[in-house]
Amino acid sequence: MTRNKVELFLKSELKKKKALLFVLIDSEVSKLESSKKLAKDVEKIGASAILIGGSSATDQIEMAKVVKGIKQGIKIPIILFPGNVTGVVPNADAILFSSLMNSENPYFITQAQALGAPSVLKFGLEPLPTAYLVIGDGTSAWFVGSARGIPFEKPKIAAAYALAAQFLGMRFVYLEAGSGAKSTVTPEMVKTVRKTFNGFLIVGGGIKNVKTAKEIVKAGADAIVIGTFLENGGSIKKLVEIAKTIQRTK
Ligand code: 1GP
Repeated sequence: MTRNKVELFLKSELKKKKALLFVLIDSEVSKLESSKKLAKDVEKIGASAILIGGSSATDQIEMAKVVKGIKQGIKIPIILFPGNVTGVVPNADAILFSSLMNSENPYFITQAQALGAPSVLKFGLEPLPTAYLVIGDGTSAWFVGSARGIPFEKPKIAAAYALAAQFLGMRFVYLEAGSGAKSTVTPEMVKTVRKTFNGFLIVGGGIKNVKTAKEIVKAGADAIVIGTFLENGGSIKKLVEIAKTIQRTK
């Protein structure tokens, strides 16, 4: 098996699709049966990966069950999106092995990573080296991660972090406005980061309509993450529109 199978898969998807849709499942919000169904449904409409985790998902046993349950029914990769060491569980394909670079607490920059790394190896998870940047404030990711949120209107600061991430060898940057955020990351910030950063650019937080998704992708995002919209009962039909639009916008 190739060591960076998931990373290669995402790159090959990008050749076909322009921008990718990642769907986030919070194992503590959605129950197993509904998560299984959702994962299958979003795979059908062209999502490229399922992310499982989030900063408020702390029940490792529940998460392990959800990962195992979903895995059987889909072909697209399951990528863990841990908010802490408890987010490292077996049977997923990969993990956003992230450093919350703008945290004020070194625990979220390197210590949790050191504590979690042996399990990543043991479970055979492919680590995707990711700079996780929290934009704005007031969200769970911001609070739990002790982030000093980058102001929405300071795109150059985000770009400087992304450049630092690139110099440190990270191949993924995740611009995170926070789950359910009132404002999404601005297209201006995405554009500024895109100019600086050569790797895979993920953008998430508060995206729930075609227009925003389109603007963010047009500005240079490689993938957008959608979670809350579906948790709140958003229709698959609307998600299809978002998926179709981002796949051809650029
Ligand atoms: C949160 O970026 C993800 O970590 C997705 O955000 O839940 O607002 O879609 P939403």
